[in-house]
Amino acid sequence: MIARRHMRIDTFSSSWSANLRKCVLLGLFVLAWSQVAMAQGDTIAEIRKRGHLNCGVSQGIEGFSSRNEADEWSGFDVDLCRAMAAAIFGKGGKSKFIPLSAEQRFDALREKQIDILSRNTTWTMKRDIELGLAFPAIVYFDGQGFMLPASLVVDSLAQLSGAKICILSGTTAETNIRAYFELEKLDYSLVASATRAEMLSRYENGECDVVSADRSALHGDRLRMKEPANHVVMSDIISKEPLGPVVRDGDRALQDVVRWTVSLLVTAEEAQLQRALITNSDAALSELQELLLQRSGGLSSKLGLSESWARDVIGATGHYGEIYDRNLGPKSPLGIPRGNNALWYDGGLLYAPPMR
Ligand SMILES: N[C@@H](CCC(=O)N[C@@H](CS)C(=O)NCC(=O)O)C(=O)O
Repeated sequence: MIARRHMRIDTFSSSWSANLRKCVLLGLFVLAWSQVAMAQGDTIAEIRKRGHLNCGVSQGIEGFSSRNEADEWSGFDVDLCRAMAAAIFGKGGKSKFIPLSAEQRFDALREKQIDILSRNTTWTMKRDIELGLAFPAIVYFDGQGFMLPASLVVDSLAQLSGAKICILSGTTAETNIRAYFELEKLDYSLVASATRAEMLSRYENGECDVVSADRSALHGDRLRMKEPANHVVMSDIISKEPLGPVVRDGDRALQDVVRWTVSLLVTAEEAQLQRALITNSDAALSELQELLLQRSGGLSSKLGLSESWARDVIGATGHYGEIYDRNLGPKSPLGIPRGNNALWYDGGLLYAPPMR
């Protein structure tokens, strides 16, 4: 009996201490998890405390991100960051631009040197899954193309067989070339460079026959040549390059802000609500508010944004079409037609999910 009672007590006490251990472990786990969640989820609070958004851009690519002598940044990727800063801070929201090479960009984001990467970056499954990063939206539908001397008579990609191809390392370019040329059984050799400047000077020095990169970037590369008219960008592409802003996987709130700010830029273009209209016309402003505030039932506050965020964003940059036209469109030095980047109802791929 005594033994049995002891046994019972032992059983009770050992299951009690096991439960206590479980509780302590669970408590520690919950604490650790909430610390991780706080650390991950606090990026917007950190940005607000710091007073500006840290935005990673390219080291200089015409139309996307470039700096003038007065150290002022401009470009499509730069304007996207300005739109995000307006969403987060309201009117006058500031961004700091941090130029990054292709190879530095993902580490810079993971190591928190930047909050958002807005640098002609392709959304791929491998990057999404393996790097701990998230791609909340596509802002430019691109493809990998080729720039070559106009004197070379090349009408089709098959005629590139045997070419020496200049590419930038750390980009999607190399994998795409290998996949395409091997599938098509075309000969090629690669000349890889670490920077775009090095890649272009190699091309100009004749170390390679053609340059292969995102077509959008090649339009800017062509303008950098001593004689742009002596170079052409082929219309053929060998890959899909959906470009978009990137944030850290754990930053769920920032992902939502980025996704819905991009949707807002497109929605405002769909509704033809331009910057000038929004700033000067009460009717246009209330149309935007009707579109985004009343119908969305206060969702902006659930995003942690002010009720005026739509007006602040469109007031800062204009809608998607205005950003495109200013930096890349037919009237800009690059003169890239909208193509795939036209709105869906104009035959393009741009389509914003409903903001309600
Ligand atoms: N979209 C591709 C390519 C991105 C890329 O870095 N492209 C080069 C093309 S030349 C570039 O933008 N270089 C500019 C720079 O290094 O600052 C990717 O995500 O890997």
